Amino acid sequence: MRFDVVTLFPDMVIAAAGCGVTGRAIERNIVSLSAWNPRDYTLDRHRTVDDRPYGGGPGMVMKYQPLHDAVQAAKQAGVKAAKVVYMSPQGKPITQALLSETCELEQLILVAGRYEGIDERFVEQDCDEEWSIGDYVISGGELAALVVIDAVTRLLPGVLGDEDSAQQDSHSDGLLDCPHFTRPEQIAACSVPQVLLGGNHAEIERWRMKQALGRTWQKRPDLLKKKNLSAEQENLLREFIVELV
Ligand code: 9D3
Repeated sequence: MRFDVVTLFPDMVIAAAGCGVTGRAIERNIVSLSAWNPRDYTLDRHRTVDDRPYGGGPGMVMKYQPLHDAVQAAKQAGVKAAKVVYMSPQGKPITQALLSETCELEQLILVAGRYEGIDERFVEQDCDEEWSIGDYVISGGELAALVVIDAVTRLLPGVLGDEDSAQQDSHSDGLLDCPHFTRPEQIAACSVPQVLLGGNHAEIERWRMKQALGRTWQKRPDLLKKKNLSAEQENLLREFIVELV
């Protein structure tokens, strides 16, 4: 899969994506990432990418033409059927389901804005969709584009190890994770749950599912409402709640 990010801060995107899971996926040619700077597509001596808003008011607006030409360059380098997504606070909030569909694309062009926003005609004429990463304010679209790149890349075949990718489509989908422990066995008065120290893997799986259900019930009841629990899971959750008292 090919990612292209249109951004005034190409170094930020390339550096961050070069770390960890995404960095390894790039090295291994499972994904490619290119950044396109609208400033490189300006036509004036001052390389102007922004201008004052019609109607007045605070802040600046990104100009149409440098953005348009940067996206065209990214399309030229890739495929005709590229999807263009503007990362924006007005966008559709991304979900795991949306990101799973995105894995099927050959090329995704992510446009990261800065300043107060971008010329609306670019959103209308040049973008297929508008995505948000949630209802809070960040300073520009770069971190949002990186969130999308990271979340999509880890879903691609061959990116994660067998164990991690098995975990992804497991039965605990839509639940919070169970607690994790490693050595030492004792820290102050806190010891590792006994069940994890024995080798009974069926019991361990049962305990982990119970913890996942219990923690989701405690911390994210909204997630639990969306799920259809099996009879076994209903029992485990009831046990968890009873044991709280
Ligand atoms: C404080 C300025 N806001 C006035 C109502 C408008 C505004 C403009 C530009 C708010 C944020 C931004 C920059 N944000 C993004 O580019 C962005 C974003 C976000 O802020 N939150 C969630 N998802 C995204 S995706 C891109």
